Amino acid sequence: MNQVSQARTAEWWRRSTVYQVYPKSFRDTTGNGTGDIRGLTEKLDYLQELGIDIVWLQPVYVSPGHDNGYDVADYERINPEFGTMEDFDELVAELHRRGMKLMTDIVVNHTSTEHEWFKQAISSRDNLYRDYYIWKDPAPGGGVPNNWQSKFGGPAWQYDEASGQYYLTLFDKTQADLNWENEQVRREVNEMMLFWAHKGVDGFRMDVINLISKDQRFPDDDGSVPPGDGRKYYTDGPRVHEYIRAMYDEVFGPYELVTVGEMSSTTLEQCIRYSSPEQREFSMTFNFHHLKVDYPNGRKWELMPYDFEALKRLFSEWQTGMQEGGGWNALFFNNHDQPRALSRFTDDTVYRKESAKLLATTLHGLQGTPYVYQGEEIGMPNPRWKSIEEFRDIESLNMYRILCEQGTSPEQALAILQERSRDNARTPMQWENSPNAGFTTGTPWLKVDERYPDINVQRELERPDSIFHHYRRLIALRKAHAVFTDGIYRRLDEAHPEVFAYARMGDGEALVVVSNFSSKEITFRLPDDHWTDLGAEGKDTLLLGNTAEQAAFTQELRLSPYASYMWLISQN
Ligand code: ISL
Repeated sequence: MNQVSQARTAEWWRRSTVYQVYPKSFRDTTGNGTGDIRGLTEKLDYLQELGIDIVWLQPVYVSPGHDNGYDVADYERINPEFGTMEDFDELVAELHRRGMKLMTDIVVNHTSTEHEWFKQAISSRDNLYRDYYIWKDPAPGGGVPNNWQSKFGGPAWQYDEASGQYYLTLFDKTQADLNWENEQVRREVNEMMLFWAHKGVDGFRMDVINLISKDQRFPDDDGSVPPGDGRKYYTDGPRVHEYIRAMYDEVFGPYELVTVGEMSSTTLEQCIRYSSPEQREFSMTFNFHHLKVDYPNGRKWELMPYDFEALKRLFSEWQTGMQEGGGWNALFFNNHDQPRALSRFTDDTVYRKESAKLLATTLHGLQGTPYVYQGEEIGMPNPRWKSIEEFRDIESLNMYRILCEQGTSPEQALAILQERSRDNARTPMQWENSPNAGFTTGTPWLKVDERYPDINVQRELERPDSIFHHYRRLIALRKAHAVFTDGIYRRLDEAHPEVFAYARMGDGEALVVVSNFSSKEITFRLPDDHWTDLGAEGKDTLLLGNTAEQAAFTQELRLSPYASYMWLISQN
């Protein structure tokens, strides 16, 4: 390893694991049916036992809640639904007392239309805040200024009768895009981030941050690049790196914050730029390419079985590409916007336990900083609701209506939501086998999954071979062995239809991960060249497995359904 990459892997957050908390569904201490900040503070010992270093807390700011807090109406006040600023301060203190860190969510591509800035902006064309947002006259023949589409369905423009102009909303119509061309907007955002840094926050997760710089010509999308909804004119836009560098220079750098940028529809080249230390932008990036392998031609609201080879290819490209380019990946299979990977890529019934461990082992052996989304560590599945009445998510409800309007039958639209809805990930956290899984004493805002008597934290903690303890071991292994951070990625499976196998080549040692993503019992033979390079004669140690059958590392491996193993091969 050269000096630059040594310095790189020395940063503490490269050996850390992040736990993502969706506070609305985590733990309710007041009985009002929605989770709160104190509920998180109450559970910090649990997260510490898991080995978590950083907690990512999703938006708890004042908000009308149309998009569960991603529609911020006041960036510097806590939504009373989640508690008070004192509760927040207590959370920070309790985390720090345990040696843990806090990452908060910064949502600045847009604000809620209930934000004071927007209220001012819409009040008159001459208002000082008008230019905080993006206003356009109707197209010459009337109607929307261009053909850009909202990510939640329908046109990306909302008409304001009073001024006769449209404002841009890339998400819900109550989320108005900020005008980052306006220097005053950039200054306000930096000041707001400094406010939280002064409160002791250790880092930020930046919501859809690669969308903030729009092509100022606002052209129509000619549809030549799917999905043709306008995204090519605002994704990784013209001034985005300039804007982020300024945040780094004024906020992230001076306060030594750990930052992760959420990058929508981005590219590897862009993410190398966003996350290389020399660029002084972010610590790491999320991308979503590996979570679109079941979208036919990129269309989220159509179903198809997932493309396993594409999943492996994408992981491999990003592992190698980010490694060679000096970037850093945020590793994840789950978040609050994605259906549960357990239900999506594996078997959440008969082989639920094996599957959950397989996904964990496969992900945590990669290079990057792993993120565990609440409930993943106990194997929570999609709820498979039978009625549209159960759903709450604004995107799901919009799309259900649009699908039905377009002629999809209600049954089929429901079947699509069962697979694709963001609510799949948002069901309340299952703590114990008591009413509402111990999430609330009241009526939960979103239905608790019926399987909670079998799937809950209490049960997981009691059983030494549980999914929870598997995660705990994985998180500890990352800290114990440098090869997790430094090892050079090499794919080993050569397009095998059932197996994902890779190695991380380190100094005199190699980490090997082999996973059978099928319900079949199979034999997998490592290709000769890989077998030789890995040090056929080396001493192997089984670090972790999810079945007892194949403890030794041999060239030919017998893999039971959803078996997954991680070995450390010492080559000396
Ligand atoms: O376009 C996507 C991926 O390429 C989407 O997944 C997109 O990144 C995602 O919808 C953005 O999500 C974030 O911003 C939204 C909010 O609703 C989500 O909960 C948040 O994670 C708007 O703030």
